[in-house]
Amino acid sequence: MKKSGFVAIVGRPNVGKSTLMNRIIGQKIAITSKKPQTTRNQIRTVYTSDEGQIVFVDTPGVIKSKNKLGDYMVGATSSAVKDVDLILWLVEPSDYIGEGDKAIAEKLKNSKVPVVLVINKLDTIKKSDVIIFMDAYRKIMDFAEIVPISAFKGENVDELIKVIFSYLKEGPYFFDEDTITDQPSRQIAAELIREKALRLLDKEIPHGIAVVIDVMQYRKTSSGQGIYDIDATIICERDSHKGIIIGKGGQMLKKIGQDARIDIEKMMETKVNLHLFVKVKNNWRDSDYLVKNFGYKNDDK
Ligand SMILES: Nc1nc2c(ncn2[C@@H]2O[C@H](COP(=O)(O)OP(=O)(O)OP(=O)(O)O)[C@@H](O)[C@H]2O)c(=O)[nH]1
Ligand SMILES: [Mg+2]
Repeated sequence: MKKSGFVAIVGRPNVGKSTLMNRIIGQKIAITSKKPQTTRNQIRTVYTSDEGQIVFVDTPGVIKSKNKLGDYMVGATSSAVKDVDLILWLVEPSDYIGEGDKAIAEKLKNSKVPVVLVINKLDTIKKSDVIIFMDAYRKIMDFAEIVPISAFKGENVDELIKVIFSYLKEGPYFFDEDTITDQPSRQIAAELIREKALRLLDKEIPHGIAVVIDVMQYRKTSSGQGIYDIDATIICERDSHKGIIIGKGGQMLKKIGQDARIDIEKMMETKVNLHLFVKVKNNWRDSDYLVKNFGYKNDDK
């Protein structure tokens, strides 16, 4: 009999949660960036091996909510840790434990689910220092295990998988063996466009962006090759932001489109013809209605 279970990945923004999840399944499903608060939804991915199946639930970095979108993100994180078999708490490699991490510890202490502390970004520190960081975290709560890794380089990730399986019980598979995510390709395409905006634009602008796919259609060209026609709209909060997203002579929008197309083609394994549009919806992040309209709804899955 094989093992199976659900594992939530939690932690402060920017610690590498989405990078770890992509590394484990070997594909880019969750977008990543240097800017905090990249992930907005619960994203599930599926890892299946000879030993069994692990369903990972990536979450938005734990934050204090400032608007309706923030409320949604906080909700996505707290519901993710409810019905799981194990929690991975990712942290930066440091012995400084800030208010954000202390607040996470307080929440996790009350949870009945075992917590594995994962010290990420091992590639950025002197290996011998990791003991100091382990001791610092051990002082604030008890962990089932502590595993240092580098999600970026893939270091010690195999060991982490072994540790995860040791906490899972025998059980049925939740997804087909060849499934890697429950995210529809439409949604991944929208996220890949948002990722390019996050990476290419400065400061606060990308945080006020949502991306909606208007059309996604497959057709055969006259030469018999398959192609996806995708029309997508980038929604931003102000007219001045729209100008920046389009850029001088349309250069910025063109760059976002080019970079996104390459990734979407990889994901879809076909050619893609991508058209981007930009629309302003004033302060949409404060509107319950618009936040839901742009796909940020809790469906209690
Ligand atoms: N050097 C190094 N950088 C890493 C590692 N893991 C992640 N990063 C970088 O850290 C940044 C944040 O990574 P993400 O995976 O987007 O972080 P996240 O925790 O999902 O962030 P949010 O979605 O904002 O909560 C990116 O620039 C990654 O390339 C690592 O092991 N080593
Ligand atoms: Mg993320």
